[in-house]
Amino acid sequence: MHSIGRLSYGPGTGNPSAALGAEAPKAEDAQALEGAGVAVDEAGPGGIPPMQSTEIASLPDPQWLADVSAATGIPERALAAYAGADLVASNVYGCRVGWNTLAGIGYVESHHGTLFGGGVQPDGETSQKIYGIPLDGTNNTMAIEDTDKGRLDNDTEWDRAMGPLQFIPTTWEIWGTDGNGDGIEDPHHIDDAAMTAALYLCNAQGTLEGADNWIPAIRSYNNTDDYQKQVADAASNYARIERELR
Ligand SMILES: [Ca+2]
Ligand SMILES: [Ca+2]
Repeated sequence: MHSIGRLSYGPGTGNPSAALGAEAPKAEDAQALEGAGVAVDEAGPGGIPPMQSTEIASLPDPQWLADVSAATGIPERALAAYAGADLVASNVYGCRVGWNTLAGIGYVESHHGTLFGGGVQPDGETSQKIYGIPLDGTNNTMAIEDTDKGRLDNDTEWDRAMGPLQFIPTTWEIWGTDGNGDGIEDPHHIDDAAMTAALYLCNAQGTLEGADNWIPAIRSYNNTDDYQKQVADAASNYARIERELR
């Protein structure tokens, strides 16, 4: 069993001895994730119990966040969301996503919310809203005609991916989760986006442990070889840097 052991829940919010640390698979040979074989309940939009109000970014150990942020270059506020979402997924839902998996996705999707010169603010909102290109069938996109009347993605003709983790409106409608405890599901808030991504990834296979589970989960997010490899490369690199700090 792999254990980092430096991240822990705050008082009374969970199992303080539960370790975080699903490792990313190696990009080239898709080597299995390390970690315990944690049994999980069947997950799904109807199967996941409602989350208790939790500020996920407050869960990781501050010193770990400072050290890993400095070493990896992941902005600390984004890292807090990734690590916090992983702690909740692991400890509440029994599904180890890995902070580094979420960080890998965050890097590939939006460079952790820093695309277009913005960034994640201390309150967790991106400084400017991030929208992908219209999903109109051009530029290698799948055509998705507007489903949300522009309410979420600000586009009444087509749908667009939104926020630092680039959810499309139809996915957000089903999976959008409040990660910062303000009662609002906001795709532009890093805590909400990270918690939603964790639960969405967990639903694909029930766990991300083992390459047989990790790869289909990532492909459920974006089903291309190139995407999966980019996320695996980034996630593996982050995990390696973190290991070297110990
Ligand atoms: Ca739309
Ligand atoms: Ca929220």
